Amino acid sequence: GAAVPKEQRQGWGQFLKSIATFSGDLSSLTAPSFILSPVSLVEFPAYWGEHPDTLAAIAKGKDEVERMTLVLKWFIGTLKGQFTARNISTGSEKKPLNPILGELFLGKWGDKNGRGETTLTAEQVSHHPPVTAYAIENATAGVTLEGHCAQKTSFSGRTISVKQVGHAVLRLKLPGSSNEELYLITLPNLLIEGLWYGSPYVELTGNSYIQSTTGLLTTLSYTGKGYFSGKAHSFKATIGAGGNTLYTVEGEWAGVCKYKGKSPSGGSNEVFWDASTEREEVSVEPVEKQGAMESRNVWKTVANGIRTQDYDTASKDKARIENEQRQKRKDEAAAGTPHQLEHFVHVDEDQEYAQLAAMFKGQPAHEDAYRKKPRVH
Ligand code: 0T9
Repeated sequence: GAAVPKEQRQGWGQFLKSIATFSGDLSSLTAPSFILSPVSLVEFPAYWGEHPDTLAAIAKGKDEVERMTLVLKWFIGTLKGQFTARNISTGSEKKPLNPILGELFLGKWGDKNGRGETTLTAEQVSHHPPVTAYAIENATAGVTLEGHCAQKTSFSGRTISVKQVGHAVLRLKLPGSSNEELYLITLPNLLIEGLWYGSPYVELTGNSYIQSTTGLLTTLSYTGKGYFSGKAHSFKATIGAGGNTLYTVEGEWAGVCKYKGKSPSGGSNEVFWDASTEREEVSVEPVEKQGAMESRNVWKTVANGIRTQDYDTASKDKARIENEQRQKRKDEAAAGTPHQLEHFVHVDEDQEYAQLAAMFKGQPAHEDAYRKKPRVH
């Protein structure tokens, strides 16, 4: 393929073969150096917060229908960052660093125009299989997002299929009321295409859902280039209750999408979201000030090696980190003191999930969850 450096073509071919015969956890496969990303997967939950204004506006919606449209707008607004931004900035999707157990990514989006401060707490809560838990909180705006994500990968034909495991719950504290409104957010499946050409990119496929405790349900269905719309990164979303559709939104999640038919203001063909809206990157402490488990500190030598194409240094330090981790797990097992999560509590068969998942079809009845521990002052 054209995107594969000449000297790595053989390695890329071998890598594709190893993917094809591999089942399970792709994160542990060794990939050719040109496809390595210097960013750890524990950083990815930050994408959920890159439109802090849109997130902060949700609880101000005047009624439950308006709030659902605002949740949908924020959700659609995150997709470009989550699934195409890396591709655009570095030429292709790259293999992220596989976080170590307990790895942290902490950051914030500052208060601007009275929207309040938004904080991000992400922690690698499992290494085998990899699971990341996260919380994004804006107390001023009464909005909290808690979730976890893991992936199940399989190879089919020319593409990698990725099933996203996990879910998120968006929690609203409505102004002037003690009521909470919850939104269960399920995650779309991914296809990784372009592998043969050495320039992988993500497409979304299937359905995802946003189910509210108010009874409103948004169903999103995703299509790519080969489908009826003909366009990549397309979707259709319907907001409804009890089988009745109130509003339909259609278009491109990495471009422009519009109301199809009527909009809440009565207009037609009104723009719903424009993905060129600027994303705000999360602010994190400089590496020198980060704690021992903070991601950019853990991976600084590896990341620097990848960025400067000093792959020898990168792979040596990666091996050092992995050996240290193995030793740590052995020591913990010997001492009978298993690793403790720092910011999250694991919830077996979460009640809130079960209540919301029972409100629509096609969801597993039970899933675990991770709740952020309350802050101790
Ligand atoms: C949660 C997101 C997730 C993580 C990534 C599949 C993938 C790891 C998981 C699902 C985020 O909210 C959204 C975006 C992109 C997803 C990644 C894309 C990707 O390719 C990797 C996998 C593990 C690989 O690195 C495959 C090998 C490589 C050759 C492809 C570049």
